[in-house]
Amino acid sequence: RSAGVVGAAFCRGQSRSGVEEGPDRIRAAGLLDRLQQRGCAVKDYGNLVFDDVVEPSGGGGLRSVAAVGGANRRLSEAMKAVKEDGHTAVMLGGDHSLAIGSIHGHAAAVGQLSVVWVDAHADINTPLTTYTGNFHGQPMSFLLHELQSKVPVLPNFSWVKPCVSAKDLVYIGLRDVDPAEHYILKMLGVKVFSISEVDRLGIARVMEETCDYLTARGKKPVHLSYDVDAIDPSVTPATGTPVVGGLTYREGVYITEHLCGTGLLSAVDLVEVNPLLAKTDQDVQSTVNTAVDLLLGCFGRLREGNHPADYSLP
Ligand code: DIR
Ligand code: MN
Ligand code: MN
Ligand code: MN
Repeated sequence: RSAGVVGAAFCRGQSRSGVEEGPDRIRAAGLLDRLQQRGCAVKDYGNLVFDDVVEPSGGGGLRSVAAVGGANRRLSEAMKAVKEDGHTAVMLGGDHSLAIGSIHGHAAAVGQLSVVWVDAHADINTPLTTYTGNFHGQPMSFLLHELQSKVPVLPNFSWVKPCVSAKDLVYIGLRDVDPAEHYILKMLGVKVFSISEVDRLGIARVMEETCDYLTARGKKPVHLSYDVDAIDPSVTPATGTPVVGGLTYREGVYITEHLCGTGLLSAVDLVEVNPLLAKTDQDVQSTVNTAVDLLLGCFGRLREGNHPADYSLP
């Protein structure tokens, strides 16, 4: 197994600057070295270069439409290339609007996907239901076949083709869902393990049920889209829209260990790390180090310990 890492230093899917520093901060915390030490081959594709975009006037209250569309187009091509090179893809954000390009490119390379979306938020507003105008609250609406008729064509978005079915999507950790989003989730019958279900069932049962649900109709490659705000802000405070009462560090890492253990994990997004939004350097370190641990969990690190397959006692 090898990791192909793409940095997407992009912040215009939301309004707070700093989230574009996520990729370099996660690298600086030693992600690539630590993957390699674990015996995982790594190819770093670097940070994508995004074109400067002039926004059309009258964007209808939507923030940075053309920039978001353009950046995601580039990211989609990059993710497709990483998958065609044979790697497990890692997309370091940047804000969560980048899931549009990440999942689109992944699906373009491998076909039908299962998506596991770990987040405090559902990110399934449409451009017509959003009241913030932020695209990081909307990415799933562009990706679901079932919502195609509800999503208008926007500047620089005509390349986006829906590629995920509602029955192939599972949410974990939700605790801040807008009314329109809640309506959409119920209307489409999307499988949701809100933070209440994590409380009720425990994370082990949530993950068993997640995998049983997704594999019931055949084993498809899994795309894990991990918003660091899924974790409790006491652990990951350096993020744009923290919500109290989140996943513990242990629950958060367990999700990655379990998905890695299925052998189906094909791509991972790690998004919304914003090093400029923390009161102390320790808050930044805690957030970034947690992000690294989540990614190591995706590549086989076990808290019980690991040893190389060819290990022999001296
Ligand atoms: C809100 C917040 N539902 C929105 N979403 C966030 O902007 O649509 N997503 N923070 O990450
Ligand atoms: Mn979120
Ligand atoms: Mn399972
Ligand atoms: Mn999100």
